[in-house]
Amino acid sequence: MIKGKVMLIGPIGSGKSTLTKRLLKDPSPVTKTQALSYSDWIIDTPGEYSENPMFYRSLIATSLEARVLLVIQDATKALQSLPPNFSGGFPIVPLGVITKIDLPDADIVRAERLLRQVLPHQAIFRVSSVTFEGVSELREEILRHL
Ligand SMILES: Nc1nc2c(ncn2[C@@H]2O[C@H](COP(=O)(O)OP(=O)(O)O)[C@@H](O)[C@H]2O)c(=O)[nH]1
Ligand SMILES: [Mg+2]
Repeated sequence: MIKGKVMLIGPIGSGKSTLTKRLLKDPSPVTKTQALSYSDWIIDTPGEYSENPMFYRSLIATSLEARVLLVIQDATKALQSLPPNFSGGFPIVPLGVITKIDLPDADIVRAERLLRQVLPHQAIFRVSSVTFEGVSELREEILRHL
């Protein structure tokens, strides 16, 4: 029985919901995330919540229900919308996750640099929800904290 929860945050389309399915080993298709989405041990969030400061209070309030925070960075994107050190005030274990490392235009060095603005010191994992590379390592690290 897993007691704690992990919460995923990051921009629209960065791969949060697909990664959620992979972590849960749930083969069902991903649909657009319209609201906070609770499953057994994962809280998936709409990308709008990470892109619009109006929703930050909601993210922070919801993070109180979680033990681990995954900050998601798309390896193919040159943007990270969250403000510097966003999770600094969260009483939570933050981990960085770079998604879509399977794509030809993935730039992992750039992705790490962007993620470091949000998470200056925490561990960063690299995953693909298509090839499943890195997913079991990430799952193990999350479960160590739950
Ligand atoms: N190639 C590739 N595509 C991915 C990966 N993860 C997600 N995607 C695709 O990226 C798009 C957005 O994914 P989604 O999980 O809905 O993003 P969310 O808005 O952050 O929940 C979808 O078309 C996914 O199939 C990945 O690791 N590799
Ligand atoms: Mg989603």
